[in-house]
Amino acid sequence: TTGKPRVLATRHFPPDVEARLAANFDAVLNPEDRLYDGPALIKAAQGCDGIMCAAGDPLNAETIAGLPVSLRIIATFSVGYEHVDVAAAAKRSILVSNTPDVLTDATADIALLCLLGAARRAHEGTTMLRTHNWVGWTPTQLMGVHVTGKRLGILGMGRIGQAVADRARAFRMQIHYSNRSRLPADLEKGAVFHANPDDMLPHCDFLSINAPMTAATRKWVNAERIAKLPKGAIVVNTARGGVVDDEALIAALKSGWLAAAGIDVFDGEPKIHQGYYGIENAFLLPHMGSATVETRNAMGFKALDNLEAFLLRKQAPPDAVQAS
Ligand code: 8YV
Repeated sequence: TTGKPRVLATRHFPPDVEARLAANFDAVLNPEDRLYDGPALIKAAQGCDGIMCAAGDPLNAETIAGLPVSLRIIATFSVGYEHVDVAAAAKRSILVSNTPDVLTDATADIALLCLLGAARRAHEGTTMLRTHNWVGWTPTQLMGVHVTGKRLGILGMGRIGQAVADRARAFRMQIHYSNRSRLPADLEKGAVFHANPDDMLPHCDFLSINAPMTAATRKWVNAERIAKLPKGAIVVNTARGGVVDDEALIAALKSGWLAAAGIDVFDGEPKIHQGYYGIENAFLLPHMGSATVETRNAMGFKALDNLEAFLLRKQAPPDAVQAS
């Protein structure tokens, strides 16, 4: 052995990230870049002091119960950490850290891409062109929904929600938001706060979901709440698919109650609800919010900052999270 702490990487991370991991730790890499199920993850983690994982990895209570006694820290390469049972980890004195801040801009950029892509019918346009069905411009071709000056409701005004608002202000959108607590004026920047998120819905020409996945947000966007949106509204989701009831969203897109949706995240991804394949007014991306070279490197380095602080320097991981 190298004498260095041993860290399991559950995924194949960007090369510079894996290089630093291998330089500072006895790194156990996942050679096939295949998702571990619980038992395989437990097996791979034997003898490890830390785990560097990603969203979707099954670090539930059952897996955590099976981790070796040597295991002291789980650093997830993601800001969302609903895949880690933080309470179960705490019971075993295993620390959990995430990667806030570094992916805020990339994710907010994708939210605007989804908003614009949905409003301006980007999927239908690219499909028409690439299938050789563009036979000429007409005055009524692919008319979408105007974005500039419209009202945008943001569900979850944390770091990413605020970055979405900043971008939307350049489109002169009027920002409404709902959040656990009201922001101070310098961060609110004139946005309208709704203490009850239900009260925000009638004001949303666009609804952007930027809230974490919790028991309280599970399927929060359901049929009843979609009915409270103005007819012709557009739903954007770059947070977690589980916040939306897919059946209800697809039904509203089919009926035309919603003009469109722009979606980067899906419940049960990558196996998405089959209904999405049958509708054209959904602009769909395969969970690309943080997928830039710069951001993925920064996420990896941040996960490593936490592992190194704790395992090499016996310091508190700077981005430790608590059970919510
Ligand atoms: C990642 C994410 O693509 O950070 C998150 O919560 O969902 C994305 O940035 C992915 O989940 C990495 O683990």
